[in-house]
Amino acid sequence: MKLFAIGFGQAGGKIIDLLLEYDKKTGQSSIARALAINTAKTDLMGLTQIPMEDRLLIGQTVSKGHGIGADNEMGAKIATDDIYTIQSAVDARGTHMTEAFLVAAGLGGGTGSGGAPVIARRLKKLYSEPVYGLGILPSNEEGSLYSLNAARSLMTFIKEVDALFLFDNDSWKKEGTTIVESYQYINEEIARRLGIILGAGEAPRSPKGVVGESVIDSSEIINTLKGGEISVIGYAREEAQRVGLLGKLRNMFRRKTSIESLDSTTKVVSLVRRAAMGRLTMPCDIKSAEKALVLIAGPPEQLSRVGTEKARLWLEDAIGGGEVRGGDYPIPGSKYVAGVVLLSGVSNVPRIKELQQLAIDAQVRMAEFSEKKGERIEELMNAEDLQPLF
Ligand SMILES: Nc1nc2c(ncn2[C@@H]2O[C@H](COP(=O)(O)OP(=O)(O)O)[C@@H](O)[C@H]2O)c(=O)[nH]1
Ligand SMILES: [Mg+2]
Repeated sequence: MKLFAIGFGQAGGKIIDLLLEYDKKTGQSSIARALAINTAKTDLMGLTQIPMEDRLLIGQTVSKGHGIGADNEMGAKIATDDIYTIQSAVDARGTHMTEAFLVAAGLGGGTGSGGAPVIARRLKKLYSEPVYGLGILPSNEEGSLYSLNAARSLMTFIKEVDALFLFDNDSWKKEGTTIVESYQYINEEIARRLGIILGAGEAPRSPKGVVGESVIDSSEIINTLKGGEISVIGYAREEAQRVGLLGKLRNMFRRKTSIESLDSTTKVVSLVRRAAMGRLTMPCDIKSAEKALVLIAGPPEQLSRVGTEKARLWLEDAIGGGEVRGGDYPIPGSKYVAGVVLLSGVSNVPRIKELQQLAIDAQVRMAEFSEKKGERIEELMNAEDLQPLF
């Protein structure tokens, strides 16, 4: 699928940077255009893949290029004030190739948390293509201000996009490390899961005679996401069987025996089970999904049309009967066979409830704190025999 990808803030920029790297590594070209937007110059300079001319510094009159900390109201204000600058940056890069927009941001901070919903709203007004969001939720260890920011950004962002991919730092943080130490590994996981779905809609049809014929296209991804609100992704993989040259030749000239196809069918179904029931980008009850898409990616000779169909039926049952699409993504020479499950319109997400409660508690505590502090300062400055200047 050809995307116009916008990374807002530091986390957002890093994710789009990695998606571009994923494109390069795999030879796919799902990111047709990319833009990194930030109030902090150093964050923009830290990117490696997004070309220098596609990095946009905003809010300079306010932040002087030094960022705005975790103030997401300020992030939203700057994005709103600079919306025409952003809009012309999008226009100038051209959108004729674009099948969809993707706006990525970490929702716990300031620039991306506040800015992503603003730009998403604008893109929806201006273009007819779908606008997707990718929101990264903070880890609880980051503290209550980050939870509050994320909860407020989330409820705003979700209204402005056609679907919102969610990734939860809290459930992906590696045991015994800090969240910052986990970033790189988490980012690679996000790029892999999203990259494979975006790339699938781009896959060339396999040459005749090869098994992986049920290739999916962009419209199937778009239809799965349509009206879906929250989307999460499951992933599992195993090493592909090594097939030597002789084996490849044999595969070309021989129809698969029933034993071989039975074997690959079982494998594909078990991969998809593991993908759906393993760790999702955001933990949720898969039964609450409205729609889903199953994708099997790997060397064409190890894909099984029957397997993909069985896996699709299994998932249909697992999500309780919603619409499930399925297809293959043949990647010649790939070392892995991967099962990817895209769940769309999930509604039972305990982590969001938890985050909202943390945010409400934080809001109450902050209000109490500033009230008490106001009283203390009043007390401190109350010197009866002195008069203020004016
Ligand atoms: N997964 C991941 N999350 C990040 C990364 N950097 C920041 N975050 C998360 O995103 C939130 C916002 O941080 P940041 O993107 O630096 O804020 P901004 O630049 O003001 O938009 C943080 O609270 C973290 O939860 C990263 O590299 N990877
Ligand atoms: Mg930062």
